[in-house]
Order: sequence, then structure tokens, then C-alpha cells
Amino acid sequence: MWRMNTCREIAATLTTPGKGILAADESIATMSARLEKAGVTPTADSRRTYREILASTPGLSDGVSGIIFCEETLTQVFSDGRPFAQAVRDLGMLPGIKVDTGAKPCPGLAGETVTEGLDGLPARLARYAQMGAAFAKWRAVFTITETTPTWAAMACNANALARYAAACQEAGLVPIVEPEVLMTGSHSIARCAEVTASVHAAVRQQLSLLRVDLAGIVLKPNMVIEGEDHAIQADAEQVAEATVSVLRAWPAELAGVAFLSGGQSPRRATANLTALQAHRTPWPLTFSFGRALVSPALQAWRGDETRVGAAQEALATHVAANAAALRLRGELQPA
Ligand code: 5MM
Repeated sequence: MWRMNTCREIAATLTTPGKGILAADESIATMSARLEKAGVTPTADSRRTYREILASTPGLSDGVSGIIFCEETLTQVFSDGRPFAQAVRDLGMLPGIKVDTGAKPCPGLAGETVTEGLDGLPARLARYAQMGAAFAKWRAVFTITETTPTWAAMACNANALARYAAACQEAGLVPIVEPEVLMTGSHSIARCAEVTASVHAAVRQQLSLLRVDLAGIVLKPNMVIEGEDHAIQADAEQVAEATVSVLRAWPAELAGVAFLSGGQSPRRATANLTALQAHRTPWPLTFSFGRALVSPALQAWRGDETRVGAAQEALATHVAANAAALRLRGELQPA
């Protein structure tokens, strides 16, 4: 029971009004590719330096409640020798860890993936908790085509997400549950709404079967949005309306919703987050952006130690813009 209370308290902290979550949990492969593209040689130390620059941004905790890292970062230390988890807590934020091992081809379902990482998960979670992690993250991905995602892919991924969430709560870690319907493709916003609703229904069913306490999880969904190759771009009000319509199926006890940015430009992600605040919902609607927050910072830094201040300023600016969007919640909602 104490673990359930712990999870509820951590989930409430993560979804504190006016704050969001920073996703800095790129796998070694993804992070290395992004560093290389920015002209930085990818090594364990350049990945460490980059994450320290992000986490130590002055004032970050004004708009960020928690930071998600990958396992490599959680085993690393700040340049003053403090382990990342400790340093982030000292800075007033909660450290979290991505615990899935990635989306892998799903046997039996040609072209679709299932996210793996369940083997040995309880032992890993106990270790991460001991290292100071307060929460975890697991991401399932779904691609929209004429024939996908199939019910089978939704069922497999929803079951894995629920098993992960149940294991996290047993370990006293809050699970961030991330079912991501990708923007890849030319589908309409209506098709994204239909698929996202089906994915969420599968996830809710599995969470309920495994008795996951919804007050002790954070849902991290995609916004409902057209595919990146679709001819017409929906405006922020349309995205917000479609997104909230799908989310309404979630019960009021859910601790909160923290959106991923999914490849939207930073400007569009913030505009959509702002429009979402005009909707009255029983759960807070916040951000857990990766690229929409960190891409400008990486571009500003490019591995140059004289540009650390510029990188931190870029991150702080984008965090402030999104935190400001959250603070409009009271003002934008109808009386
Ligand atoms: C930061 O990227 C995360 C890890 O991705 P890989 O394991 O593929 O390297 C990712 O899970 C991220 O947390 C979410 O997709 C949200 O990030 P965006 O950039 O979509 O907001």
C-alpha cells in the first residue's frame, strides 16, 4: 500500500500545475546519431556532457518537474562527481529512466513492432530505484498505413505497457505509459483520432486487467494530428479538439497527461499545447517533449564549450514558453 501512495505522490509531483517533463532519454544509438549530425563526436562522455548541460540549465525546475534519462546517463556523474539522479534531485527535479529496450519487429506481424524489455524488468527496476530514479518510461509505437496498426499489434503492445506499469508500481516507481501513434505518413487527422482511440482502448483494458492504479501513472500520448505528408495542416484548435475528444475516454482518476511532441516543430507543439489548455479536463494536460525542447539547444551547442550558455538559454526559452502555455489553463477555460 505504501508503494501505491508513493506512486500517487510522485505522479502528482510530475504533473504539478505549470510544469512539464523533459525527455532526454534518447537511446545510445539515437543520441549518437543526433550528436554526429550536430558535428559532435558521439562518445559516452559527449553524451554525458550534453545531458549535464541540459539538466543544469539555470532555472530549469521552474518549468520542469522531472527529466527522463536512458540507463547510460543514470550510471554517469555530473562533472562535480554527483550521480545524475542525485544532481537532478538537488536541482529540484525528479529523475526518471526509460526502461524499455526498444521497438523490435513483432513475430507474426509483418512490418509491425512490439516494444521489448520485460525480461528481468522487476530486478532492473529495483536497481534503478536504488540508484535514485523516481519514475520510469516505456514507449510503444504504432505506424498508420492502410492496414496498420493491426488489432494484434495494439494488443501485444498494450499488454507489454500494462505489465511494465504494474511492475513499476510494485517497485514504487511511477510508470509513464507512452503509446505513440507516429506522424509518419499522409493520413488525415480523423484517421489519427480513430487509431489513437483504438490504441488507448487497448491500453486501458490491459491496465485494468493488471490492476494498475491510474492515479499513480502518467499517460504520455501523441497529440491527435495529421500525418506529416498530409496535404492540409490542422490548426491548433482542431488538434486540441480532436485530442481532447479521444482523451475523454480516460477516467478522472488518471494522474495526468504529458504529451510527446512527435516531430512537430517546437513552435507548433507549443501552440497546440496552448490550445489544449482551453479545454476543461479532469486531469492536467502538460508536456513531456523531447525534440521540441532539446533540438534548439543541441543546435546552439554543437559541442563548443563556449556555447554552453547559448544552449542552456535555448532550452530555458522553450521550457518557459511551454510552461507559460500551461499557466493559461485557468484563463482560457470557459467559466
Ligand atoms: C527522447 O527520445 C525518446 C527515446 O527515443 P529512442 O529510444 O528511439 O532513442 C523518446 O521515447 C521520447 O521520449 C518520446 O518519443 C518523445 O519525444 P518527442 O521528441 O517525440 O517529444
